Amino acid sequence: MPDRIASIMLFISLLAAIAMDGCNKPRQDEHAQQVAARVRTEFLRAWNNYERYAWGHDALRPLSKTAHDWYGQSLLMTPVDALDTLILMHLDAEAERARSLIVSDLSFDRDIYVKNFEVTIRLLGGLLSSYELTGDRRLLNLAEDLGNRLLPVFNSPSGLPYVYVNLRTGQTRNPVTNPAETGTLLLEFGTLSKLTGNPVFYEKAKRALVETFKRRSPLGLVGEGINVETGAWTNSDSHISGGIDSYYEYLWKCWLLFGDKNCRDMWNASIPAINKHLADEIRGELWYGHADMQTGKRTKTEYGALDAFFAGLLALSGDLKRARHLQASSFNMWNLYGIEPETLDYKTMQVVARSYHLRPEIVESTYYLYHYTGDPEYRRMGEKMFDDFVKYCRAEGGYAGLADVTSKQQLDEMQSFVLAETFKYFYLLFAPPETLQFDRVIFNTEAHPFKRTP
Ligand code: DMJ
Repeated sequence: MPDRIASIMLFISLLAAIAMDGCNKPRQDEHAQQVAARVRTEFLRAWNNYERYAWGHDALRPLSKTAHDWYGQSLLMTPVDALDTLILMHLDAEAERARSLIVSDLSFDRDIYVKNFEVTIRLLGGLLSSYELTGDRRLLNLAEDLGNRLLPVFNSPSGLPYVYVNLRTGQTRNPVTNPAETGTLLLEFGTLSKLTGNPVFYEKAKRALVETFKRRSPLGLVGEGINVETGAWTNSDSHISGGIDSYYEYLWKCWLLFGDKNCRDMWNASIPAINKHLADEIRGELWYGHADMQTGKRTKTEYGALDAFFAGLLALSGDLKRARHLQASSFNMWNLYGIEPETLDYKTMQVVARSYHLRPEIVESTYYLYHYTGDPEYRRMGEKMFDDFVKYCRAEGGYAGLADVTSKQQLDEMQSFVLAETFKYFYLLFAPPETLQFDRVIFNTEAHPFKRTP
């Protein structure tokens, strides 16, 4: 009998919880819309400062209110990177100004050596996604011209790309690179092939991805440095951090975007090794640290702002359990000083690198987790992070990174990915789902959404 009463009580409390949640939902949605509106206002503020102090240049320096060009002349990094965010936020007049600037002023016929990886994820990625959103053929023409000028990077004995290429002469330089730079190209080059009908882009970038994978150690890990001429590893440190991170991201995403089974198989062969040798459970928390790719020996217990993307990737690949667990650690890292450091020793909880570059990864993972779980906890996390972000990084001339998360001293830096990624993921976390249909796109590593083929 007491069992029966307990069951009835449980049933009643469940009904009450469902009813309560039903009442809370409109309030939660209304609150989310208010946060989305705040994100949009702050994004616009950052963009307006770019327009005011750095128009036509690669990036804004928000403290000195000056402009910065990566290679001495502008490739319009910020407008190209920011354009799809402007479009998604319906900042129509600003988007129109950015688009006109790009189609009238952007030229890749320049005698400069550019970093293939950065130019691919930011410029090629930005042009392709904005083309897909607007149908403006001039953006695709620019992307195709850029793609052709980047192609010589693959002319190495291994097919792995050189780091730099001269956009006018096609000369290449710097043979020592890393998996992120060799393996984070196929979403962009593959999309370019899809949109132009020219298979060469897909083939070259796919080969680079496969050549990276082929060189994994018997344990299934890749290192941090590789020579494209000899094909040999120059650094055997293995991790999911900068220099390797998006190589793994593209293995899984290229399967999703192109249905390339080979990419899925490479991911399936890699993820068990990551979870076996890099994952580290400590105090009941999940982290991913460093290990030697050949021996699997733990080399560092470090994790940082860049690593925080991995929770999102785990969620995207269906491993919600690890994704949630890791996201909790990332949020702990954030809350240590109310802004995440670039690198943390998770064993001692001491900060290793104190800077904060306004990075998007932790926000990106929060967005993915909210999408897959619908758990309001992730919006609460996102709101806390956004409040901190505004509190410490808002500057008179835009948004500024921090030189030191402990003192909150600001840095004269607002990289283009702040507008391409950080603000976009904050916005999408709170905006109504129809703002961008998550399941219809795959984001490149710079948050440029590419349409999935139906
Ligand atoms: C961005 O350019 C990309 O997200 C890249 O994959 C890693 N670094 C920055 C953001 O932190």
